[in-house]
Formats: sequence, structure tokens, C-alpha cells
Amino acid sequence: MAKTFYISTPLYYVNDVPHIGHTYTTVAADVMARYQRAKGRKVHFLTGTDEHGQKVFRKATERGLTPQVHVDELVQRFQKLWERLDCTHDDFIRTTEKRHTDVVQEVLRELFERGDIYKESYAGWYSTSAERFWTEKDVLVAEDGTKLCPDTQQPVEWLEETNYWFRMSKYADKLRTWTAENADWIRPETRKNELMGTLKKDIADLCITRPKERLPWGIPVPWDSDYVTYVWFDALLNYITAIGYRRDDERFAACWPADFQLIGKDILTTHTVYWGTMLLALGLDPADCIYAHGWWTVEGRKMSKSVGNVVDPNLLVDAYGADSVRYVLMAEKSFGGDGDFSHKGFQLRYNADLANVMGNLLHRGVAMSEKWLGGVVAPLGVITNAESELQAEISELTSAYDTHLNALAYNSALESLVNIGKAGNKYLDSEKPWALNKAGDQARLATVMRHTLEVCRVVGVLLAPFCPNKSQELLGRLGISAPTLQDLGELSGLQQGASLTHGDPLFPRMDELPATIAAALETAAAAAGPLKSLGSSGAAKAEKKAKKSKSSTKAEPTFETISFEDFAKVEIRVVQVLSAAQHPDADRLLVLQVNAGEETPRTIVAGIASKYSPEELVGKKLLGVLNLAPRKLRGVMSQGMLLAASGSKGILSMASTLVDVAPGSRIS
Ligand code: ME8
Repeated sequence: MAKTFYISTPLYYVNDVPHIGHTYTTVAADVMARYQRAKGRKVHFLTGTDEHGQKVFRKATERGLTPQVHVDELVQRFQKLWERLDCTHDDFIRTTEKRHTDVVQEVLRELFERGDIYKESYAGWYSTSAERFWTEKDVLVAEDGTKLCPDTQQPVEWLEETNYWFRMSKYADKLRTWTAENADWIRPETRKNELMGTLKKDIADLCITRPKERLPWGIPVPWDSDYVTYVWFDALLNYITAIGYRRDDERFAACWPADFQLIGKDILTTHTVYWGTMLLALGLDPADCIYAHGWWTVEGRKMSKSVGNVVDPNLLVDAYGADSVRYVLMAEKSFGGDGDFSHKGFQLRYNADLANVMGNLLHRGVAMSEKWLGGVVAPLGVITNAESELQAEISELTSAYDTHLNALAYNSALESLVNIGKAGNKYLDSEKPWALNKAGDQARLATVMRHTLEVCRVVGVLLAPFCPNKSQELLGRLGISAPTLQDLGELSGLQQGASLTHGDPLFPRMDELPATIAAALETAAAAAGPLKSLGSSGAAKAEKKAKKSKSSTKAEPTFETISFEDFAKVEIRVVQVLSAAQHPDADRLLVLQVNAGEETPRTIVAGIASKYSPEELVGKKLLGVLNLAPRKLRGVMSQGMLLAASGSKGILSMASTLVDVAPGSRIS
């Protein structure tokens, strides 16, 4: 049976609001899936959502919903977005589906029975943000001594727990050999080098469960109901459970190994070291190629909910249309490298490639044929050097497009496509059909217009994987209903005499940003504005006020302003006091255990003993700064700071919220 071309995206965390990062990977996979289908390959394109884990459970609880109801609702945001972006995935898998969970349990049992999974107690640095343990040598140490998760750069905490472990170390050598022998397994080269660095170090065993009492929302370990599998061991297996592993051997054999597994560079280790060893343990080969693409920033900054610069792809589709979004994302940066998204950049790219080159060529070709040749596809006529040269150039660019696209060099493929459009425009400029018309040379005029339209056809066909709707419209205007990649290099594929349709510009120039985008940018600027725009005039006003106050009886406090971005960095959350005790070595201090909405309680040491007794604080919901670097206060490590109103005589009141809200709620 012929091998099915199998391409996958990561399973996105269902809790996250889909943004241009997710869109980028899924559109890249879709472009490739469409291109392979156009080449006649049978394709399986898989995407989906990762639906288990602590964060999902916590969010569902906050909303007063069961986790399943919560994820059933949230998954639609991804499903609807992919529909709006015309993504043609053949399957959308959710890790909560039975077809997945059943097979995960089967795999777990098999690995356990053969000794590749074992139970052991462990103490290590636990990262709540990455939901995984790290060893002492893995963790990063901040300047102030705080230990940080190497993946998320968030603080880690010391945790001791009994869990099940996968013997990843046992398969490390096999993975090293696999990496050495399969040059294309990890791409691009930078990521491969990164992996080689990781593989030079010892590979430890992998903790693959969490106690159910700490993480109730996961796939139960089949032989021990006190445990559930940990997110990665569950989620990674989707790539094979979705294609019939242990359920449909024929289908599985046709698809696996995957041709491409597309991921972002953030999840390289999990997809190489974890996933690679898991597959080797199951006696399966890793994918042919895992491509870890680069990272998008937005308007020069890391995308972040707290900064408020997360770009909603729905807004982009509303304003620019799905095809333009797909095109610009794929054209704006090299696949392996990082790139910055800006609306100005979007407009420039759209105008430069789509409006000025491809749209313009089509407009010229059809308008001139209408004006001088009755609005039909003219005969090829007598070929001169100009057509032979054009033919050679188009053939070369078409094959460059193919080479680039096969190598996932999307932006280079599009560069070749734009160059095809440019070659068509250049040909038209140099052959001057207006002069031929004036001179009454109808035969030569027909040849030139026909060849111009032939270039439009090539543009239309090669645009299809990126801009499926515009491509269809373009080709429809040339009288083509079933485009094909066959004979693309030949400038003779149109039907002589077919009617041409002029219509509105295919890619109208965008001289101004769409109103909705301009409004969204204004709102974002206003949100960040008041503090930022204080700038010099605000500072001058504050200074004036300060000077004035010197002469008055009571000085008004003056403040040094901070930027909105600085404020956004502070994580203030509602914390509930679980227990409180006097500090063993300081009368002034209390040592509190608080629930901050995380998996384990935090210890906070606070200088509030003069105002509050330990007993009266238990159960109270207070406000705490959680991302202050942990520090020792008289020998006890404090993982945050409580907020309180204070006056000249010390603490007046602890700060809290007006109504009862859940621990972990963010104050912003
Ligand atoms: O990691 N630039 O899911 P996730 C480019 N559930 N791509 C980006 C991006 C950015 N700024 N931000 C996100 C998970 N992505 C796990 C995966 S797989 C079995 C489990 C894209 O929702 C990129 O593809 O955090 C990245 O790898 C992925 O979204 C992470 O998605």
C-alpha cells in the first residue's frame, strides 16, 4: 500500500486562547497538506487539543464547571478558527477522547509489565508552569539565587513525591544512534545542534504520573487508581493513537512514520528526547522529520496575556481575510527563524506581493485582453526569443518553488512565486502590447497577451496551497475550474477561446489599515497609554506639584511613575491562609502557609505579628505578590509578600477583595 503523507501539529493547550503562534504552525501544516494533495499524494493532516492537566482542572473549577464541560466548550475556539482559516485537517484529536485514552492505558500497562515503567519516590525541583520536575543541574539560577524552570523561566519549588517513571535512560543510546544515523530527523540545523547538546548529557528517567489527589484530571493509570498519567506522556501518544495504533494496523502502517511533525522550538526536548525514546521503547521508528520552527513576537515584544499584545487571529481574518492572513504569516519570516508580527508589516507585505505583483499582473492581463482581444484566451501564435526566455525563467522559478516548499522553506517558495509574477509583469512591460495594438500587429499582440495570462495561471496554481480562495477566484477568471500542477512549467495550459472575467481587483491595495485594526491598535495604545504618556509633560506636572507642596502646610506624596509594562510584570493574586504560626526566631514575623491556586501551598513570611494573631488569619483571603524573588527571612524562605495598608504607626489592615473570589485570582 502506498505510504500516506502524514503531517501533524502540536496539540494545543485547550485552555489557551488561540493566537498567531498556533495559527502559524497549523497554517504551515495546511499549506503542506494541500500541496501534497495537489501532487496526488494521499494525505493525513492531524491537529487537535491537549485537554488534561492541572491548569485545565483549576480553570474549570474556577468556572464552577466539570473539566469535561469546560474543555468541550473551549475546544470550539480552535475548531472554529481552523475552519475560518480554511484548514483542511483530516482529523482533530482531543486527548480526552476514548479512542486516545484507551490506547494510552494499554501502552502504559505494557511498558509497566515489561519493567520499562517503575514506581519510585523522588524529590526534585517542580515547575508548576511547565508541569514537570527538574534535577538540580537542570534548573537555572537567577541573579538573586531563585531557582528557575529552564523551559518557562518561572520559579520552581522543592517537592517530594512517589510516582511512576518511564525508563527513558534505557533508550537514550538508541536515540543517540538514531539521531546520528538520520540526518533529517530534526530540523532546522540549529535545533539539531541543540538536541545533540542535550544528548551529550545524561538522560534521566522520566516521571510520567501525578498522584490523583494533586492532579485529578488525567488518564488513570490502569493498575493503580491513585495515579494519573502526566500530560506529556498522555499528549505525545496522540500522534499514533489518532492513526489507529493498536486498533487499525493497516491504517497505522500506511501513515507511520510521519513525514513531518511540525512544532515550535519551545517543545523541542519533549518531542525529541521524550517522544523519541517512547517510540523506541514501543519498537517504533521516530518520525521522518520533526521541524521545530521559530518564534513570533508581536510589534517587537513577546506575546503575553499580561502585556495584552496577543494577536487574535479572528480579528485578522475579519479585517484582512483568511487568504491574506495565511499568505503574510508564511511569507513574513523564514520557517526556522524568529520573526516579528506588526500590522504595518502586514500591510507592506500584502501590498508588495499580493496587490502590486500578483493582483496587478492578473488585472493587466485580463483588462488588456478584454480591451483588444474580445475578452478571451488568445492563441499561442509564433513563439519568439522573448517567450522562450520567459518560459525558461518560469520553469526555473516553478522548480525552485517546489524545492523550497518540499524543504518547508515557505517564505522562499513564496519569493519564487512573487518572482514568477514579476517576470510576467516584466515581460509585459518589455513586449509593450499597447504599442502592438497601436501598430495593428494583432498576431503578436495575441501571443503576448496569451503568455501573460499563462503566467497568471502558474501564479494561480502555485498560490493555491497558501491562498486557496483567491487562487480559485484567479483561475476561475481565466476559465479554469480544475487546476493541476501537471505541466505547470509549460506556458500553454489555458484553453484557447475561453472567456475571461475581469471583476474587482483580486487583491485591492491596502492604503490604510482596516478600521477594525486601527481601532484595536488605538484601544491597546490607550490601555497602555495613561501611564506611558505621562512621559516628560507628566513628570513636569508632578515636579511642579511637588514644588508647590513645599510651601503648603501638608506635603502631598509624589510618586515616581513606572511603565504599564513594569506594572504588568507584578503577579498579585488572591491567596487563602491555610495555617499560620509565630516565626521561631522573630517576634515581629508570622509564617503562613497559603493556597495561591497552585498545586502546592506556598510559604510566606510576613511582618504582621504586631497587628494579627496567627489564629485570626486562618481562612482569610488576602492579596499576595507571588513573583517577588524568594528570600530567607530569619532562616525561613518566603515565597512571596502579602499586601497591607499601612500608616505612620505601622500596619492598618491586610489587603483583600470586596467580594469573595477564588484563591489564585489575578489582581490587575
Ligand atoms: O506546548 N510563535 O501546547 P501549546 C510561534 N500542549 N509558534 C508558537 C508561538 C509563538 N509565539 N506560541 C505558540 C503545548 N506557538 C502542548 C503540546 S503536543 C503533544 C503537546 C505554537 O498550546 C508552536 O507550534 O503551548 C508551539 O510549539 C505550540 O504553539 C505550543 O502550543
